[in-house]
Amino acid sequence: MAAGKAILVIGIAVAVILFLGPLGTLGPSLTNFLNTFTPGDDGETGAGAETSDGSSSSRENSLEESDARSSERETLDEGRAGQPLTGESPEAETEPDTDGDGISDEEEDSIGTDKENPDTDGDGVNDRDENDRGTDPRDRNSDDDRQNDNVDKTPTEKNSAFVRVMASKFTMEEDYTAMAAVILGPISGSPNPNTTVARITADLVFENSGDDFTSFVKFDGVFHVDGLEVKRVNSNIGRLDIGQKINKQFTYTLKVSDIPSEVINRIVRHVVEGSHPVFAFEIKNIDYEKF
Ligand SMILES: [Ca+2]
Ligand SMILES: [Ca+2]
Ligand SMILES: [Ca+2]
Ligand SMILES: [Ca+2]
Repeated sequence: MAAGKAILVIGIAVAVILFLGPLGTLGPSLTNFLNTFTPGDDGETGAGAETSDGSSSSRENSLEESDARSSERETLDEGRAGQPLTGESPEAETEPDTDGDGISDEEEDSIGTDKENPDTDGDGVNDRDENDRGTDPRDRNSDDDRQNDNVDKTPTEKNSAFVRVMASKFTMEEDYTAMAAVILGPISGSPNPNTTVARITADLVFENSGDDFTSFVKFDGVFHVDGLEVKRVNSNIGRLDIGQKINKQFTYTLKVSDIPSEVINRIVRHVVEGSHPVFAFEIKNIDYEKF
């Protein structure tokens, strides 16, 4: 039995040694093993330290994958950016142009045109073309003449008639019988007011050398006696087209009733003194449509 006990003791001793022996080397592993399953910061740190290699390498892997994906994306982006670079780049550089008239929204805001309407004033010329031509995209008729910008060959210069009136012939007929009546008037009583003293026949030429018609040409025919205006007659020939040239004859008569009494007295004095009054006629105040 003693031998049996001794064997048992030896056996236990061996078992203890076997146990203690490995315990020394396995201790840290056991600690780590325990730490691994210890909740808390330390444990996590420990686990992190332990698994950092693995997990970081797996993270690295995933980062690498991510890098790979992002580099793929970059490649795609580069591809996308590269392909339309020429097409998209100007679009990216130029401002938005909602109505597509060639003027950016921002600029339209600043110049006061409608960024949603390529032809702000609706005259048939789009805003950009108006800009190029120097016309006002907000004004159908930039130069305020008679023609809108879309038909005006000189949209920034007023089209206008330019009319000249020339006398090709003036014929003054002085009626001396009537003069005698005028002279006799103060002596024998009042002269007949309807007695014609002088008659003018004027052959006039009207020419429009401008670049627009005029709907009227008005002028005054003015009688003078001795430099004094005694009668004024207004005439109107009506429309004169571009380049039109017309001849027209006018007859003006000067009657006793047209002559102020002071001029009658002057005429009488002339006759008494053996001199002649000077009759004259002129065209004045030529008026037509101008822009
Ligand atoms: Ca625009
Ligand atoms: Ca326009
Ligand atoms: Ca115009
Ligand atoms: Ca014009």
